[in-house]
Amino acid sequence: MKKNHWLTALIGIIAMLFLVAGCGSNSSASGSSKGGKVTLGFSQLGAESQWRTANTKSVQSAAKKNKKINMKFSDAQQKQENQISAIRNFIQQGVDVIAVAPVVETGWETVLKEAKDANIPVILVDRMIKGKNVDDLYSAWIGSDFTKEGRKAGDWLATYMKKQNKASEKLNIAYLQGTTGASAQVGRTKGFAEVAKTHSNWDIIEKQSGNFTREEGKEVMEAFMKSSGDKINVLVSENDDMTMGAIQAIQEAGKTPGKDITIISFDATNDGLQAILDGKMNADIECNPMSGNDVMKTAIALKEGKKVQKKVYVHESLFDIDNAKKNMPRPY
Ligand code: GYE
Repeated sequence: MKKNHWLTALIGIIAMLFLVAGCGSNSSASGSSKGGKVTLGFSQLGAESQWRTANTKSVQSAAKKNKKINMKFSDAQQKQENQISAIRNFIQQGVDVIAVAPVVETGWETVLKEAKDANIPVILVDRMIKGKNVDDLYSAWIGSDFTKEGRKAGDWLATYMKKQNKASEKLNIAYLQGTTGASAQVGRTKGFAEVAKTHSNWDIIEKQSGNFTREEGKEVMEAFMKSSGDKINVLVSENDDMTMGAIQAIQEAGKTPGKDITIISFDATNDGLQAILDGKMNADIECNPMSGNDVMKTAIALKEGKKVQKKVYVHESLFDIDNAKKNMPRPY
């Protein structure tokens, strides 16, 4: 009997020792992985479009999946001042890396200099910045070549007219711009204008910003239709959300989108490609929002002090009636 008691006690002690050791190793494992985590502050510019929602989802899910990342997210509701204070907050919290999708191109020098002085590397996502010596103020940029996208829109239109033997027809173009001063707006407008200039029969008769939203796209198109609805035969719209609003405005004005008015848009969302299949839109220039994994990889590399590629262009194509169907459904 007595011997059994001792045995039980001994087993108990051994079991306890195992438990303690187990706990110890567990806590040190999670402690070290926590210590090794990269804290990334991401200032997203807003939630103005389906493209943006897809971009946010891509970044958030890549962060969640990546065991090395701990992400803090902030939505600026399309206001630069909100982005500036979000960046200042990240600096104050001592994050390891800051990622920003800048709403407009200019006005970033001061705050990015503050990040630099705090030794926090900055990744630009999607849109670009402009200004004196700004290239020294960020470590990497992951986004699209917006000027190229604008040129693609112009080239597509030229080919489309040629195919119908209408290359010399007078084109009265209405042009819906994105958020004024955003690099996505500036680049697309510039690229399209470059091509338009080479066609003496192309005239941009209306041009205004719809701020990349469906509501404003509709409002601005309504105004275009009121002032030049009888003349407009082409619409170029700098994103699919504005285009969806514009299509509604065109229909309400008694015209047939895609036929009376040739429509070229950007982003290539599901709605955009569906509109092509429905005959309401003619071409959609792809802009790829799925940059989440690249952002995480870059953030980790920067934290580890590795050299990263300064500019990463995401791959993009173009859709029209010839290839829309086989590329459905889209991931966004
Ligand atoms: O085209 C638009 C969004 O910056 C590329 O922003 C992005 C643009 C995109 O609101 O839908």
